[in-house]
Amino acid sequence: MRISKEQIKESNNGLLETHKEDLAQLCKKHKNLEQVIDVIAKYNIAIPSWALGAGGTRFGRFGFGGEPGNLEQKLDDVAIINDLTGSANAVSLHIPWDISEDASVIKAKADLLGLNFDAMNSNTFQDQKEQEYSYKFGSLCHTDKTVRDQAVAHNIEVIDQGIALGSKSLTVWLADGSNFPGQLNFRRAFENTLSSLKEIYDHLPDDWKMFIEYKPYEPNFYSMVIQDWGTSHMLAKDLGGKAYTLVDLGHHLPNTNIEQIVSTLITRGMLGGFHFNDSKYGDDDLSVGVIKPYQLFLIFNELVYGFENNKANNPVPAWMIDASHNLKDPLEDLIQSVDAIETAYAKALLIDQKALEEAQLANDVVAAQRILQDAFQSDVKTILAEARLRNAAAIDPVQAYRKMDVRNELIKERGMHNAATGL
Ligand SMILES: [Mn+2]
Repeated sequence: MRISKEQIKESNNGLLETHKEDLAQLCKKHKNLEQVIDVIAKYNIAIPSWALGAGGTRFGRFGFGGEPGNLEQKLDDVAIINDLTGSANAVSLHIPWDISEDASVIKAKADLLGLNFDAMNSNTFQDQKEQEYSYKFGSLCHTDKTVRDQAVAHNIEVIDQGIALGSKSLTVWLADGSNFPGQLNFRRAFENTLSSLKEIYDHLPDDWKMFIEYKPYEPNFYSMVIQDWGTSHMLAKDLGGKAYTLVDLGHHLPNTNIEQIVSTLITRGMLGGFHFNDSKYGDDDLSVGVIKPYQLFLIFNELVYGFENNKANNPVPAWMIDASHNLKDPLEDLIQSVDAIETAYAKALLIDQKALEEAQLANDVVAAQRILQDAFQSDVKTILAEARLRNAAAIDPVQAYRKMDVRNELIKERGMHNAATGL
């Protein structure tokens, strides 16, 4: 199913007049409004192929009707999100879940839908049917070189798949670690991982990047080989200039100051990418901004500041949502996540950076807090709506999605029990 421009126009009809009035009001309030709208209108977030259907918990999985059953249908779903929000023109694939028989067919379809391929994701955290050696005790860190070789070969295959599709980056997240003290020699595991990563890095084209994602626990509960940003940073530094650290918001111990990590990484030119989600306890993978919207805003404050003062020449990070959907329609949930990310970004762009710096230099704590909170409390709904309008998208994407009855259309097209591999 493809949403037409006419359907979107029609969905905007009843909302246009109020929107114009709101925008005129807002123009009087913010001096840099036009600039903020422009940044948001040009901003895009990649949608992961694995978030388009129902995720699951350790205890069960409850499917939705009309889930995508293959890569083509996943692209169709991303196009629906992009057409409605104007801010999701890329998809991030997971291999082997999204292996394409003919990359040129997939690439042509993506081109037709106006989508491109963000970071490729390798998978050595589970065993595949045809696989010779098991990753039960690790992949890139494994004690047995033949297992490591197999995991390296898989990552190289993922890079080759990505080259065929026009992707420019590889994200490596490892489940490697241990559940029991004594199970794993930390130093050996680290060194094996580094040497395996080096073999993968050697295969990266010159215009590619490698993102190293860290996580403190889960699926292993005693140790993870790449447990934190420091470890990821060390590995990336050892690999070379194409390797960076990737921050997944859910991959921190409770109450970690993620915005400070982001600031430090940009200062060093090492922030490669972002996985957005929200959490209350651990890697909950909830919709972005539902639990800690202020934290997300503070992270964007560091991003805005970091890129305005980009002394280390940090590249623009890869932006991606990494969430899981158990209750909500995944497409509605992803639309809400796109909205939450742009809300935080727009609010951060409204921060008076000059006044904040003056307050900081004068150690005026009260003023600094007021400046941040003034921006956070601003209503940016109209900014997002205007940015969407300029992209020929929907003023209210969730409402438009419901009016168009997209989910039922997808059920009609694909049936009630369709599900893709990996979901
Ligand atoms: Mn992630």
